[in-house]
Amino acid sequence: MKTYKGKITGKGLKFGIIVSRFNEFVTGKLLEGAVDALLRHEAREEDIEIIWVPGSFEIPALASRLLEEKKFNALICLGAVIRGDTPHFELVSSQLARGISSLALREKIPVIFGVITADTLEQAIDRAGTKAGNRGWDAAISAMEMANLYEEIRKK
Ligand code: INI
Repeated sequence: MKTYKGKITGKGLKFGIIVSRFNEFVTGKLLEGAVDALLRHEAREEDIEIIWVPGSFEIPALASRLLEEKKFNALICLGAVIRGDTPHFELVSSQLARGISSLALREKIPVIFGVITADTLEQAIDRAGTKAGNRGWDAAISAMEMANLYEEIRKK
């Protein structure tokens, strides 16, 4: 029996983090969580690039451009879409999820969905480093695990 499990380490890996400025109060906390998780798992500061976009809707397009550069081992997408803020919540969140997942399916590196979709600002804050953990931290952990898993599968 052979089991594959990606190690949760950022050693030797390069990460791109795309983060939305919309709801920056929340997304800034997701970014802090993601960077903290990477640095605590042996990623180096010089191997992390952070790219800000205006809103979550812009994340997939920017991710697609960055993927062309082929310099990262994983991309982490961070945003916060809050129902109360937008009458087109469903549209923004579904397009975003669809865009990121289609890139993730097409590309040879993991593209991680670290976007909070919440009904209220309070719920979003809960998931950005307060009551309910930090989705940015979780996204970075998934990015390291998946990048290492892809490498294991590639070598098998
Ligand atoms: N962008 C977000 O990241 N979160 C939101 O809650 C949001 N709302 O509420 O509208 C939002 N809108 C901006 C959107 O992502 C684009 O930046 C904008 O439509 C320009 O393309």
